[in-house]
Amino acid sequence: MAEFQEVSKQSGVHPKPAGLVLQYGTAGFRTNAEQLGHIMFRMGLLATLRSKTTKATIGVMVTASHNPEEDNGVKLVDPMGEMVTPTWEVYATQLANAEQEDLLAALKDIIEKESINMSQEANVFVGKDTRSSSARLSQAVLDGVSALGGQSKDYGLVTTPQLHYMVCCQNTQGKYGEATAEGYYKKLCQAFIQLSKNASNCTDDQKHLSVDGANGIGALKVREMESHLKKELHITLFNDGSEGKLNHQCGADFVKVQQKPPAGMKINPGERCCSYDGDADRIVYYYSDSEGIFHLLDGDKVATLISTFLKELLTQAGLDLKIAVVQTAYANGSSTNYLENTMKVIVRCTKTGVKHLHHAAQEFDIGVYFEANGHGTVLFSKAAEEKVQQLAENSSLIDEKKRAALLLQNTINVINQTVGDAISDMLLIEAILAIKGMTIQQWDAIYTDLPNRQLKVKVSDRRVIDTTDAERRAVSPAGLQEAIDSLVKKYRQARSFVRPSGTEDVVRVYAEAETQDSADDLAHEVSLAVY
Ligand code: NG1
Ligand code: ZN
Repeated sequence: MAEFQEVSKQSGVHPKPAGLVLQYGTAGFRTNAEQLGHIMFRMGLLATLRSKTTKATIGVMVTASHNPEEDNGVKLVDPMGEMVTPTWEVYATQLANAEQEDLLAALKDIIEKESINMSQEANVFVGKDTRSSSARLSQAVLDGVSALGGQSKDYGLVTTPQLHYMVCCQNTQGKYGEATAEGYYKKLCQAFIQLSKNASNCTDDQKHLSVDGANGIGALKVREMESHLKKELHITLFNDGSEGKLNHQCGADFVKVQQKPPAGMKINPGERCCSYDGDADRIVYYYSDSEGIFHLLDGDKVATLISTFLKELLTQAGLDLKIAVVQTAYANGSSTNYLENTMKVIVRCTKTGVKHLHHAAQEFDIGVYFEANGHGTVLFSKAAEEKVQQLAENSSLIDEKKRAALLLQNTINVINQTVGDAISDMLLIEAILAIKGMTIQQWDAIYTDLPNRQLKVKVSDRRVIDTTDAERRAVSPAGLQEAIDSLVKKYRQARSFVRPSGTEDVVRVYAEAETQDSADDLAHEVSLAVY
């Protein structure tokens, strides 16, 4: 067939280095940008097949998120804007690792297994981050799509969540919104402005926020959005990409892991600040107190703020909807304790990786999911959205109920439900703080984090570590879990676990305990047990 000839011809332009093996991991493919040309071309092919079989538009995002500038990566986006389904992750790995001469056979194998009708049309949306390698690599994706006769739309520079949003809008015929950057800003900002109207006595000072754009795409996009905010939020942007290097000493991952402010940002005591990561799907908040001490408000604090707000609105609206918070093993023990015992909401723990959290959150009327690193969003079931809508439209309601229903409706609209979104999360958090008249210090004081430490350990083969119980316990190698258990016993309020990273060639160690010294010592001792 003509298209296979074209694939053969084009694949020669994007040859695979012989012997190179890469895995579609928790965040797609991610490695040094020099090794990714063939991967991108092949993901263009795969997205085209996925589009044919789902009869829907598929997304391909070129980014390596919080990794260094030299790296790049690629993720596929399924029709509703969610991560690609696990069977296709396996196909992605197979296609990526087929040697040059076996590529057509690997492609035909997928077509056969999925009984794909090759005459079905295909549509692929492509987006990229600001890395210097992204232009060349996204062109390779576009080449892959056209080699198989698919149609593509190149969104150019977009955040990861913006691309997820576009795919969802396209496949719901505009019901979720308009599949353009302008449509995205309008929907989110209108909802934000409506929410802000409920913030009485909010001073100009309280409307101020300092944003660290990680020298990446989020910085560009927040600038684009600003005019839509109608001065309801005053943003001072740092690390906007004009000078510094992407993710270098800045961004959400740096701030969370180092537990210190980013370079290049001026922080006045008590001022609200936040950091995005390199593709703007994560956000963390922080401030510095009058003594200059740094305070981090991570994904767990965000989940607590949002779920408290939603629970209060549900009570005021008289809506009986089941709300849950989904976390991973990295969630601070204090947050889990507060959510379960004080807030009395359901808490679920899943394996690391957004798709696991997203999936668990879908089981509830309202599922708030956040990784401690700041990646997360809120999912509303169709039934929940309908109930809120009905209530908001019911004119015979008394004031308090009506207000709560309208707040819920605008909350739904400000949230990007397809995936964690730094910009959307930021607008929601800002609106909640304004409505509740809460300072960042008051938000921080909801509960006190247990001191914690995360370390990376290089080992010869990280796959020898196998885990269970949402990665909280190691089942192999033999004796490791027992060693961790006996170390944990030495400290008060302590917890520790290890797991192989899905995005880096390291084993991650996490420890928390009553004091920072104990958490540091425990993390160090557990690292030694991993060797
Ligand atoms: P790995 O490398 O598997 O730990 C990291 C993050 C995840 C998630 C992915 C995808 C931690 C501890 N892990 O995964 O939460 O964000 O990257 O980007 O932060
Ligand atoms: Zn990211």
